[in-house]
Amino acid sequence: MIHLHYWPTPNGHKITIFLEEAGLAYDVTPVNIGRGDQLKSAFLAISPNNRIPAIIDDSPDDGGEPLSVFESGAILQYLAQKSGLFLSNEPRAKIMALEWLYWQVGGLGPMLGQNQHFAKYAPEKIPYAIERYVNETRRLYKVLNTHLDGRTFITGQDYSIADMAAYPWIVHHEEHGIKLADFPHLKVWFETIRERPAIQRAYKVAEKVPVMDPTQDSLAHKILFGLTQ
Ligand SMILES: N[C@@H](CCC(=O)N[C@@H](CS)C(=O)NCC(=O)O)C(=O)O
Repeated sequence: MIHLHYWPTPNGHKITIFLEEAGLAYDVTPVNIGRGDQLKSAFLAISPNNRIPAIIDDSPDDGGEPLSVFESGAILQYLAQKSGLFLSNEPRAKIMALEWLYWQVGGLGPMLGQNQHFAKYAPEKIPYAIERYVNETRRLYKVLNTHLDGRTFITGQDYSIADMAAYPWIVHHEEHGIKLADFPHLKVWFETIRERPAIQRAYKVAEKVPVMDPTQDSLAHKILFGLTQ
């Protein structure tokens, strides 16, 4: 059984998507990041960077003690390895999936996060910062759009953990100031993935957890963006 420590954000959705796609048994422990659950010692013991998601696998393949994993990219890679699903063993397809997985966790996610931060959550509007991250967002959308020309999924024909990592971020394209029609290959990819039953099931998990909008909830804003950490 996989125990998922989760909050309904793009990084959280990546893991429910994998678990639903793979049909692995799992349960969910909500980590309310708007109320500081990510700073509690029990959570820090499995996720020392105080960020969701994290998992505990209580039956790891080596037969040993329960194993915890933090960082969404590492979790996706771990689950793919454990299940033998969504990460090819063929070396070229495998490295392409990993390139785009690392591109997502090192680039797409952080830059889109900064875009949202300066456009939506920062107490002052700083035109330089807004413009920088909007431009970077457009650049990253263009990079993925170009890569998807002639490919159904990121590695070609096969849906992989690279797609699962990128998709939940692209869900928020309107908030990023992006019209998907400007990125036609990405639009087709996005619409193809959106139709998958496991995607819909994964987003249903999110409905069971209350959403907190830091623009409306000052405590969540303080915890997430204040100096309390
Ligand atoms: N690189 C990390 C990023 C995780 C991350 O940023 N998680 C956010 C939610 S999407 C979080 O836990 N934020 C809590 C906080 O900022 O205190 C990953 O890919 O897992």
